[in-house]
Amino acid sequence: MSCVRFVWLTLLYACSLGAMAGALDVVATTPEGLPLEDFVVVLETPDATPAKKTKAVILQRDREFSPYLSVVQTGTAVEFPNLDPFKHHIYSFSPPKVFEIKLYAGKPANPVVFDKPGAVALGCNIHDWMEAYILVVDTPYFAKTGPDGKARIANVPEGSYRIRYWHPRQREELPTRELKMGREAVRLSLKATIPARPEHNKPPLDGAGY
Ligand SMILES: [Cu+2]
Repeated sequence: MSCVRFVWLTLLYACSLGAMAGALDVVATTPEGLPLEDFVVVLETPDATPAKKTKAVILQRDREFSPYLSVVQTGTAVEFPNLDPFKHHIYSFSPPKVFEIKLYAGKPANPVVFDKPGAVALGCNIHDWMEAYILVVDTPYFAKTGPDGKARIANVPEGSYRIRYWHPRQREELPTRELKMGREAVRLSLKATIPARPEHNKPPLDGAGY
């Protein structure tokens, strides 16, 4: 068993467990030990193959985006179906993808293709509290933690990677590091201080859909 240790915010360590082939398992927690959701882990490699017509869906439902966070590979076409019985008007001013879909109901005619890597923040002109994030990455090897703070990147070919972390509410860029992946499972535990999601100021639904 090999074990690499280093300090990042509090502590991050990797242990090769020799159980599963080519997988990265991540457990993210707050400094208090609570599970940290929506923590993105990305393995970058120059050998990554471009996305092959990948698709993703971000719903508008109950005056919210769902999911709150998506991670997609560069070139992914994202659909934004509106499941509410009233209109939304969604937009992004983020440099990797500036767009808007003006007041619409149902499914927009065309998906939006995210063709540059980076972080994109989504909003809605009608419902100020609606927010969602898309992290566009140049690799097929990524995962985000669920409510249990766990994430897995499976089927990672052997080789050297740069591991990056990202969270929609991070206050600063998180450090990167090199990571060698073999035919074994690698387990990472990390602790990070991420501000809680602010309380929504979501008013009761009125007849006009606000
Ligand atoms: Cu809306």
